[in-house]
Amino acid sequence: MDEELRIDTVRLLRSLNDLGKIGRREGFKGVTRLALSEEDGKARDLLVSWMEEEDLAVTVDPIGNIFGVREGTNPALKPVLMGSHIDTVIDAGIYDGAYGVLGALEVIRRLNEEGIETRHPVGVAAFTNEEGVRFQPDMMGSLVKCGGYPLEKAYERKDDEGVAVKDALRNIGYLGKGKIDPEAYFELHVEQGPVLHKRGVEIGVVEGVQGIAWWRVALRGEANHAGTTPLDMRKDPMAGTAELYAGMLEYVAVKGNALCTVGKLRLEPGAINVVPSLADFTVDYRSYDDATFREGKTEVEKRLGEIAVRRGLTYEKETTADAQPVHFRREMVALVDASAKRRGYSTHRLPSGAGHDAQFMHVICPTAMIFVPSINGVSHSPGEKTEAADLEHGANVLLDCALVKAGVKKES
Ligand code: HGY
Ligand code: MN
Ligand code: MN
Repeated sequence: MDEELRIDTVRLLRSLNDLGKIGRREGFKGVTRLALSEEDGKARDLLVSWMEEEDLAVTVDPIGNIFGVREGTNPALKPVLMGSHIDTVIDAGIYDGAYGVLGALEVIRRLNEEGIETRHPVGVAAFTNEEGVRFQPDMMGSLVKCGGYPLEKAYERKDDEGVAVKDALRNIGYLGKGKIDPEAYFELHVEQGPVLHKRGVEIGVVEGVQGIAWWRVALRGEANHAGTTPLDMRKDPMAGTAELYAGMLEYVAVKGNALCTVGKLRLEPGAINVVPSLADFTVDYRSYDDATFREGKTEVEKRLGEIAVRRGLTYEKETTADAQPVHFRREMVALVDASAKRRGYSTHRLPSGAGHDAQFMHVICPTAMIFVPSINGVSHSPGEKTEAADLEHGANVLLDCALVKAGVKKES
């Protein structure tokens, strides 16, 4: 088979742009396809129609993960999966997640065009609710699939309007019954950070994914008059939230290998001249180092407790995500490295700062990730962009890796 089998970049870009049209909103520059929303349902329907055009066998599992599988010469063998997610954050770019799913579909399209036979079946995967913006935890589809979260518990998770996951799945017609047991999993993704672009490197050989801990906190104090209440008489949850966040930013700055973000905050009653009674907020803490990850989680909870006591506040906290750092199998990382080098692409090894379905698929099968540069490291923003040539390089490496694991190409 021609060593230089390449993906069709124009077609990949067209698919990215077509999918990227779903979820456009008045007043936003980017795309918003929150998990299990009407927009997510439309994107899923488009993806399934593209899978059917390629004669893939489409399976939807009980948490709504979609798999499109191409037959191999030996149906007894487990499928090699390639994929990511097509749900997005609010006002997102068109590459996060979608590039991994459509890069996988492009690999299938090329195998079909060339009539290439693989021993193992090869498939495209689109996992449910990777972003975790509407329903927590994030990476919900792959987390349930790997047995890390009970299906019934996931079904009961509710969004801010009280809609449950199971009802939302049913509303868009993706409450499935299927099951796919993978041989291996590859996830192609834009880096979403600045490392590759800054170094001018073409392919990121991902060694692992950092740990992610999320909390939802309701910090309660007492509403009072902003103009008459002296500071020492206040029970101000916003002041408590600010102290926790500022303190944790200092903590992670000193640590140097961790990050902390308060990305969502709602105050009650929410009036300019009222000391708030409630601060309802989220905390996102991450580190690739196991000890730093463990210690930092303890630090967040310790500080929250101390601040509440000192400021006369009460609180409820819920851990809504707790994904440990993962380190991919050496031989899978080496496969990505060798495939990229064989193509003559420059490479750099790095961990992923963003969470991915790969960190849970790693639990159930040999898993690897391939990164391509994000211009200026921008992501989770309409400004997210990757050069066409880089999109092509990443998908070519995905093609090679999948064919090695599916039994066509020889390992180099
Ligand atoms: O939060 C993350 O890192 C991922 O985009 N869900
Ligand atoms: Mn993603
Ligand atoms: Mn994302």
